[in-house]
Amino acid sequence: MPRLLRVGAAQIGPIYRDDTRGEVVERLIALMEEAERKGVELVCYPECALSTFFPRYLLERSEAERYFEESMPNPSVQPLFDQARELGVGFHLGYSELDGGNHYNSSILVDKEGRIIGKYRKSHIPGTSEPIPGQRFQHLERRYFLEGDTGFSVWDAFGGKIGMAICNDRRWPETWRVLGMQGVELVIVGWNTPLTHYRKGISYSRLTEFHSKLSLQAGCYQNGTWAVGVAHCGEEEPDYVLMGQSMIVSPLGEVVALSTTLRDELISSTIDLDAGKEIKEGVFNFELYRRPELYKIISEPTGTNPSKG
Ligand code: CDV
Repeated sequence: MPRLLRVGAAQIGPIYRDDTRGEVVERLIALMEEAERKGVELVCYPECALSTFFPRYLLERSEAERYFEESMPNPSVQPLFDQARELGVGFHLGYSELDGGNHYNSSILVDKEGRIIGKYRKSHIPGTSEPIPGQRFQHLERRYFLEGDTGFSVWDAFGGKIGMAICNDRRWPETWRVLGMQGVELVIVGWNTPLTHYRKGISYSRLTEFHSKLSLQAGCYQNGTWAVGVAHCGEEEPDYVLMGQSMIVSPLGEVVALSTTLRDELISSTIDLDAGKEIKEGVFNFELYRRPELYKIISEPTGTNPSKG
């Protein structure tokens, strides 16, 4: 018997600077209702799904605070949890977390009863902590978020082994391998990826969508896992556009569903959680073929990249 799970990527279009939490949560609920009508059991929302992608601005800390959630759930987000329980649909949600005085870029996994069963804090925080002079939009994630302290876990949930990663994490093979080594069968990864304006004058902006796809397809194939990749996208203000291309990718590295807009859009697919077995027992049979004694350097705190921003 195949282990089937119907999953959805609930892509969120632009959220404007002054949109209220209530307005955003209504949109998330509409997508959840559509997902339920399509038989989806687990609906995945993107990174920082509850507000505009504010790291493009240099804000006073007090102004930035309004984009963070001090508890989860909280009164503004509770309707989403209530609807999940009512519909019997689980979900994944990315949000900006304020824990005491600490700020994280986080995601949670919520079961069909509306209970939080897993939490992850983004490990690879891109961008800078200080604005880059002359750049109209910034990417100040390193100003607003601490590096996550959870590490990469895998949860037994929804009949499979589920892991989470957030945006920039998807570009790092280490993310996928650490999840892969725990037998992950489905990786959920949300993103906010500017099509322009990440770094002024960058030569490969034209390849932004390709690099995202490449990362997901390689990560899935090399670890025999499914992935749901989901975007917070669109033109959040004139000339600041975040890429879409939410996608569901198979353990063979094939894209089986792909979004086509930069608006709120649901894509879904029924996935067989056993589909990665052939890879895990074959070409990427870790026990048989890995050579950990040759890989020690990747867990050393060294690297040849320029220093952190
Ligand atoms: N939110 C992100 O982590 N965005 C990065 C951009 C800045 C490159 C990404 O990896 O998509």
